[in-house]
Amino acid sequence: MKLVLLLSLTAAGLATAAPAHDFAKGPLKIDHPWSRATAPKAPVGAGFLTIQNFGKSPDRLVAIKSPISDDVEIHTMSMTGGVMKMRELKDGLTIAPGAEVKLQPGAEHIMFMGLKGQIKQGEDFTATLIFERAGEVEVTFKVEPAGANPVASGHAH
Ligand SMILES: [Cu+2]
Repeated sequence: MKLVLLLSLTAAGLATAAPAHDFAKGPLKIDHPWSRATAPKAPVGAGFLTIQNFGKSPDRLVAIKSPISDDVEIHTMSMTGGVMKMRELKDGLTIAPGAEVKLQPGAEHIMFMGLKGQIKQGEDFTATLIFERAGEVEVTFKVEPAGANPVASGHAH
């Protein structure tokens, strides 16, 4: 419990200062949320981050909100007949006790649907992650160049 408290305090203290880029809520730690710059009229953008659960109960990322887009979905990718396909995880994403879940190109990721404007490199934006148990956590996404980590080439909407 003491560790959890320390993590929360650290995250709160650094929220404005920046160098370490992680966030905490209850037993959850959210590390390095990042996104990629989009083309000017792109309808969607992607988000990636790592969630660790230091608690004794599973938690679930059930929804995400962000001022940059109308809607935000949690997607997964899988091979179907030799083709990478993505689909929405309608029940959210479970983080088991002690687990670390990485949302990354080519795997589970966050999808900002109906972008209100271009995502630009260097222009960080916020989003609120909503967990079933831990509640809401506001995080900041760092925006990397368009080609950053180009694993997710099957990303056609
Ligand atoms: Cu997607």
